[in-house]
Amino acid sequence: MALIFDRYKDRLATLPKERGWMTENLYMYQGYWHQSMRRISVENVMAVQDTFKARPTDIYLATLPKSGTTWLKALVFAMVNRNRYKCKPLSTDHPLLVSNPHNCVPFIETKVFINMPTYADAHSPRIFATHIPYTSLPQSILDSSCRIVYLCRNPKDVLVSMFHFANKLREKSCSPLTFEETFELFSKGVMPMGPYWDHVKGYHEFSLECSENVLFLTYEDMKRDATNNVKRLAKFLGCPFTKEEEVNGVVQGIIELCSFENLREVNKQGNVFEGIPNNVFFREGNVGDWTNHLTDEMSQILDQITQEKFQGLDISF
Ligand code: PAP
Repeated sequence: MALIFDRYKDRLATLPKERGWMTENLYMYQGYWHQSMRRISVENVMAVQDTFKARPTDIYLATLPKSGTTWLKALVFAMVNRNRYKCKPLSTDHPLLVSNPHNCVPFIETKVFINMPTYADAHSPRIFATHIPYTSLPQSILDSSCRIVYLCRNPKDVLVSMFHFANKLREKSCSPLTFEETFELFSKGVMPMGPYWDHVKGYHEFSLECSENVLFLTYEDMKRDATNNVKRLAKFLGCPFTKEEEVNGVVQGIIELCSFENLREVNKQGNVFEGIPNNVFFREGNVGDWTNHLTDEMSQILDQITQEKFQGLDISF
């Protein structure tokens, strides 16, 4: 990573800056705000763009941070690997009983960009995740016929979730933000991988252009009807559930294994990476926690921005 940071330091110096949430600054690159010199950083996005090689059989799980990434990683990992690791009855050696979903499905912008041999040789389909905006995806992903699942979430819950996450992981050198300051930054589009609205819109438009390759889902809809969404996901990923599996409760087995309660229990202790505890990815797991944080005025402002930005698009929460 130090080599990567050094390789792109001249480009970094030319980028506009804003106040960061967890790091001192965020940097504007190709229309989006990124952290620098962290595991998920603008330098790594540049490196991925320069080096990452997609395969047509790959699966990519794309999200803006705090939109349900961890949940989606667990569901897709369990679904795609259900013949190797049974979900009903549950295999005692199932990786999700001991590992954080982030360790089962890596982000391309954290380690895969170096094309580690283990990933290069991984059996097919390879499952990866990314927070990279659609317009900044490596060309090899756009050129391949791989499948992309995009999960988005109500902006108000993303804001609240990100506020708590940032409070837990903020660098010591970076002064804390009040909720009001966080709200101001979020409304201006300043958050890691934001603006929120552009990120969502980019993938939504991509899903309309390429519906056979891009599936657009919302966290709220997944919470409301996990069963049908999990079946839909499996069909889209080319591994639909058989009638026998449905009768035998495999779909419910996957949903239970990946439930917030189960994953939180498994991830009570330990770290995903050095300095990032497993438990920071499991806070409340609810729809609508924003009502406990946003004033009526804040809520109205975000509703208005969302209405303007998503005008004419079929996106609702
Ligand atoms: P990431 O992008 O940094 O990986 P991500 O997983 O997208 O984070 O977001 C974490 C949110 O998903 C948390 O929401 P909250 O702060 O509002 O509580 C977390 O609780 C929630 N979450 C994690 N696992 C699950 C799950 N299995 N089901 C539903 N929500 C979950």
